[in-house]
Amino acid sequence: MIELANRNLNLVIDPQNGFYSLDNPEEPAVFIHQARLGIEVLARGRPARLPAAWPEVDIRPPSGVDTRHGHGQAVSLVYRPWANGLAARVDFTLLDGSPLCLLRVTLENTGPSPLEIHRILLLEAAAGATGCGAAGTPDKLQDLGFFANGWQSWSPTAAYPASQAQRHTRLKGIVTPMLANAGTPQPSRAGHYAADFFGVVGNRRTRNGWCAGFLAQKQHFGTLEARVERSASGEEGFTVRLWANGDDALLDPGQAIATDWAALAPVHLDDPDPLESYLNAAARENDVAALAGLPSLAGWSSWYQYFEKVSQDAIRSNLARAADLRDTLPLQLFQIDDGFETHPGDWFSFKPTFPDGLAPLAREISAAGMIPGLWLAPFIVHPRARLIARHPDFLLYDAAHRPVNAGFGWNTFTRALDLTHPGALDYTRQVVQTAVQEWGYRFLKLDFLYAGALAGRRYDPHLTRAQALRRGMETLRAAAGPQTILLGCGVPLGSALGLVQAMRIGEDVNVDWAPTYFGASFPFQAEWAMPAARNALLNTLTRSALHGRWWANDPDCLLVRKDTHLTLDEVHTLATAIALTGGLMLLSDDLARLDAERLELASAMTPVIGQRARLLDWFDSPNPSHLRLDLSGPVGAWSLLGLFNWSDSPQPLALDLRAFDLPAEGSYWVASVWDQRVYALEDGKLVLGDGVVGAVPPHGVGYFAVYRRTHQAPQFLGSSLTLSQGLEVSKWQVLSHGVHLAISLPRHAKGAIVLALPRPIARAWLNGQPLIWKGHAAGVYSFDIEFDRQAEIKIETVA
Ligand code: 9PG
Repeated sequence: MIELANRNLNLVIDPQNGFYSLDNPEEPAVFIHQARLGIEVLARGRPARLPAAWPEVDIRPPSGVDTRHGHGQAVSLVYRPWANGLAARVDFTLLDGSPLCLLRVTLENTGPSPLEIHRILLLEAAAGATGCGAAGTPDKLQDLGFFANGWQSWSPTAAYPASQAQRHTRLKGIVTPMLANAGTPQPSRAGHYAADFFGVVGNRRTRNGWCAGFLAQKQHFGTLEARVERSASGEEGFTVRLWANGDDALLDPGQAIATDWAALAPVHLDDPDPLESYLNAAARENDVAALAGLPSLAGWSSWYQYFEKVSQDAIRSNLARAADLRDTLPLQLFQIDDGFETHPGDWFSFKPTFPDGLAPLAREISAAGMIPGLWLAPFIVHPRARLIARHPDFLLYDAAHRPVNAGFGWNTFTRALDLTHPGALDYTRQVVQTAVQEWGYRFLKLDFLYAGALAGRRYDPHLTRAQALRRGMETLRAAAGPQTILLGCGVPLGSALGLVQAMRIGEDVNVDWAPTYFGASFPFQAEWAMPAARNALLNTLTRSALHGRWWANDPDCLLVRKDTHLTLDEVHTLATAIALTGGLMLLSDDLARLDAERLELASAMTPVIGQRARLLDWFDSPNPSHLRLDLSGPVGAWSLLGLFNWSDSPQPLALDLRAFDLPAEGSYWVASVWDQRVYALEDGKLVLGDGVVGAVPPHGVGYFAVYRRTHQAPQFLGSSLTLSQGLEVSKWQVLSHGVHLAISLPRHAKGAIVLALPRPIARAWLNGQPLIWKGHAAGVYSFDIEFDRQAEIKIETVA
C-alpha cells in the first residue's frame, strides 16, 4: 500500500491488486473506492486487457515535485513488461494547493512487434464506489446526476438527473460524424451517460460530486461514462469509467506514449465556482495565458442573414451601413462567413458573387476601422472540390478505402482531410497563411475542424485522432501568427485549448426558436444538435464557466431584425444570455433592415460586458434557468439575474433571490430590465410594484438588476443604455443634497436612466442643460437622456 495526502484528499494505492482509492477524511460523502486501471491493446489483432494479471510492479516512493500546477507529492508505479512486451508506468500527483488528483499512464512497447493501443482506462469504479454516485433514498434516480460536456463546439452540453435520458440525435449518418466522438458511447436510455473531455457525476441531494476528465487533448481524446447499476450490496449507484481513446494507433517496438494528465476533483455542486480547480488547471496545462489576450468584441457576421448566398455586394452594403452607424453602434469586428468559396476545400477560387476576391474586402473593412474577419473550414472538403481530383491522397479514408463521411453539409456528404499526410497539412497551412498575409484578415473563424479527428485509416497510423487534430490546430496557429485572433468552431474543445482566443461553445443560432428543416419542425423538436435559437442558448448557459479561462466564449450571433421567426421575447432571451456570458457579440442582420427600436437594442449590447457568469442550477436540469453575473463600478456592486423560461407557455414569475444564491434578508431594489419596471423587496417579499409581477413569457427571460437598498442615499437603478445596468456610469458622487454622475459610452446614446433618491428633486441638469424627470413611487425617478459619449448629470434634491 502506498499513501499520499494533501489537505483535501487521501490517496491510497494498492499496486498488486491494481486498485486506488481517494477520500476526504473531513467529508465522508466524498470518496472513490477501489478504482481500477485498465489498458486495452490489440496484439497481432487479438484484444487483450491489462493489468488483470500484472502483479510485477516497482514503486518509486512518494516524493515532492514541482509541476506547472504548483508543488505536489508524486508516486510512480512501474509495471514490468507484460507477455506481449508492453510496459506501463502510472504516475499519480496530489497537488498541495488544489483539490486535484492527477494521474497519467505511459505505455512502452518493449516487444518485437507493433501494438495497437485501443484504450487506456484511468479510472474504473464499481457501482456505489464513488461517494457522490451512490444513493440510498427512494428517489435515488432523481438524486444521481451527470453533467455531460459535449464533444465539440456544437455538441449539446447539459446535466441530467439519472431518471432522464441523455439527449441524443436521431439523424445518425447526418450529424453523428460531426457531433460525436468516435470513441464515446452515445447513450439514449435513462441511467446511462457519456461525456467528452470532462464531466461530473454527482448527487443532487447531498450536493457533492466528482469532476473527472483530462487536462489536455494533445495525445488522446478522453471519454467519461457512467451507468446506473446495482452494487454488490444491492444498492444502485453509478459505475464510472474514464479513458483515453488510443484509436488503435500503432505503438512500434521501442516507442512510448503517455496519456494527457487525467484529473479527479471533488465538486461541491453549490460552490460559487464549482469547477474552478479543474478548469484553471486545464488552462494552465495548455498555456492559455501565453495567448495574445482574450478578446471582448462586438461585431457583425454575414451568416444568419445571407447564409451561402452572401455576395461582395451584400458585404459592401453592410460595411457602408456599419460605417454610417459607427457613432451609435460601434462594431470592432466585421466577419465574412461561408459562401465566398466555390467549394469548401477550394479556398483559392471564389464564387461569381465575389468577383474581386477577398483581399479588397479586407482592405475596405480595415479602412472602415474594423478588424477584418473571415470564415474558413480548412479540414473539411466538399466532394466536388477540385482539391480531391488533384490530391486524392489528402483525404481520410476508411479501411475499405472509401472516403470517410464528415457529415451532411452543403446538401451533400462531406469529406475530411487526413492531417497526418504532410501534403494535406501543408495545404491547410497555405490556406491560413494566404488569408492572413495575402488577403489581410486579422480574425479567422476556423470551422468544421472536427473533420480532422474522424475515425479512419491514417497516412501515419502511429498517430491517434487527437494527435492528428492537435498537429493540425498547431499548424493553423503557426500559420496565422500570434497576433491573429482565431475563433475555433466545430472543434473538440481540448484540441483548441491554448491555440484559439475565442471559441464557439454551442450550436448555431437560427431564425427559429426550435429546429426546423425546410419548414418542417415537428420531427425535429427533440433535436438539440440542429441550428435553432433554443439549441444555441443551451450551451451558452451550460458552458458559461469556460469563458475567460479557456478562451472568450462565442455564444453565436444575435439576430435583432424583425423578419425572423423569433418573437421579441426570444430575441431578449438571446440578448440576455449573450450579454451575460459572452466575449463576442456578433450581430448577423442586414444592418439596413434594422429600425430605430432594434438598433437601440443592438446598441445596448455595446460595449460587450465580457465577464464570466454563474449558472446556479447547472447540475439540476437539462434546461437550466438561473444565471447570475455580479458586477461592480462607481455605483457600487449589483447582480444581474437571468431567469429563463424554456417552455412554450408563460411561467408565473416568483423571483426567489435564494435560488440565485443571494440572501433573502434585507432590502433590495429590483429593476426588471426588459419591461422597465422597478420593484422593492423586503426580506424576500415584494413591497413595491403593482402587485402583479407577471409572468416570464414563453421562451422569454426575466432579466433583473438587483441592488442592495440603502434607504438613505441616492442609488443607481439601471438604464436602457446598456444591458450591464451600471457599467456605463463612470463617476458617482453623492452630495449632501443630491448626486453627480457621469455616464461614459464609446457612442451616441439615447434612453432612460433610473435612480432612487431619498428626497424629492429640486433641479437637474444634463451636460449643463436643464433635465426633466419623471417621479415614480417610493422615491424612484427616471430621466430621458440623449448624449454623445459623455453625460454629466447633476441632481439637486430639496433640502
Ligand atoms: C457556415 C456555418 C456558420 C456557422 C457554423 C457552421 O450540418 N450542417 O450542415 C451544418 C451547417 C452549418 C453549420 C453547422 C452544421 O454551421 O457553426 O456559424 O459559420 O457553419 O457554413
